Amino acid sequence: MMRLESSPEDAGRAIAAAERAYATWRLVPAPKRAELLFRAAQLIAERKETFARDMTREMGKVLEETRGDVQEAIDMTFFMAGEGRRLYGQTVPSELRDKFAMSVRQPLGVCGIITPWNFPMAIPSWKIIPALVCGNTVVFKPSSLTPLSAINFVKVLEEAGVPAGVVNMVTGGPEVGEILCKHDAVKVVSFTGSTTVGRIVNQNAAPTFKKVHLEMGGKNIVMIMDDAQLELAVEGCVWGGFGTTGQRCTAASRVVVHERVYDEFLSEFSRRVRALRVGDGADDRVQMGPSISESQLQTVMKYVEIGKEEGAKVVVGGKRLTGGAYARGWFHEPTIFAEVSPSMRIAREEIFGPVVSVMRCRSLDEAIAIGNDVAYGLSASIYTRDINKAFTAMRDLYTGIFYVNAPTIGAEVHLPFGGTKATGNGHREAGIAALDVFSEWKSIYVDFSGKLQRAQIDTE
Ligand code: UN1
Repeated sequence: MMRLESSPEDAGRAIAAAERAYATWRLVPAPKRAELLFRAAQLIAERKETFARDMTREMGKVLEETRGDVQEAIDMTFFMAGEGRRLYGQTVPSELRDKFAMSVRQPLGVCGIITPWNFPMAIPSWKIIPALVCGNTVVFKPSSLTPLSAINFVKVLEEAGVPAGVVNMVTGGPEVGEILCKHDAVKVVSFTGSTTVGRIVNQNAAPTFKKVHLEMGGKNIVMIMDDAQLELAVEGCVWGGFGTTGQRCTAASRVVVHERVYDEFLSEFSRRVRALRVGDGADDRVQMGPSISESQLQTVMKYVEIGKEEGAKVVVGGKRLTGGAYARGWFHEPTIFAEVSPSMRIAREEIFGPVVSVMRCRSLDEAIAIGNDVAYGLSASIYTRDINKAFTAMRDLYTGIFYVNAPTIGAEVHLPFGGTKATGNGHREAGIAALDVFSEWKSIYVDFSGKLQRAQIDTE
């Protein structure tokens, strides 16, 4: 029988290959490593349409969005390849005469990269490319649901000239992931996925003191003030809540609206969401695809029931879509719950589906309090025309990402990405912050006095 998943032995072999390749890859000058990455970025750009179509076929999001996913991988690869000529450290004056002091970034070794299915090329690029430019080698385990996009990405790296053993891909579930987390030779684990699995990753990696970068759940809020430009806010909530079928960790799954504009907002938001065209992501007219899998759809349906039991009101959707073309996928109506209270589970737990909970507030302070009162801290946004409110919210929302007059999704690759509380563990990917995950500092002192110079603290 043909094996579809890597065995534990395969994972062990991949780690060994990465370990061997590290011995030479770390010594390739960073600008040279970067040349290969620039070439890879170019190749992905040339194949963007094919890769996007493959991705829509394998995970269902609409073509416009899979093109965006591939574009994000292109952008990240170009951006990080540029780091090959920077990777800045510091040079500082020494306390002593004839002594030179500086810091450099050094690679760590083999990196275990574990990625989800919702951004099948973008998220692997956020992790693999900075790992490589810093001089590490990689064992990459993509989600079992999106292996084709992962293979497309890895093949491009190979074709661009990244040497054998530098990037190794394995498939499979928790069994294989566990090996990456526990193996002595793996020095960094970078994981994006659920908070539940992130906790397991962290526990498995703790005994060997690995550096662990976790990017987990979200319950992101859009706050709409009574002075907001309402049409803009409605448009932002439609895109932020239902883009990628709500399957983004940055999804705008909570909306809190000032009571003075609540009814107006809700009626316009409902009208727009009712009109969303749901279906096959490969069809250009379709705006929202299916859930990724049967179990994800079950989760969505379970939360719709929970919301109803809690007393929230379904104002749009609420049902699975069946029959006709819908019989061939895991489709659910885009769903809005109104009259949600902040203590309900649908307002606190990540659903990862096309369900948005709308709440009411009386002031900015109350909106901020609701915004912060969840376990997660990835992204938040405010719609207002009052600059004082915008800056207050910007300061007081304890999240890793904040937007003004824009929804909670749409992060750019050259700023840090990540969140606080149960969303992350203090690290960031993307931007130059990613370099701190995939390198560590070495401080270097060069004494050119020809004699023993004791450090200042040792001479007093
Ligand atoms: C994710 O949902 O896991 O900011 C990543 C965004 C995208 C990335 C989302 N650039 O919405």
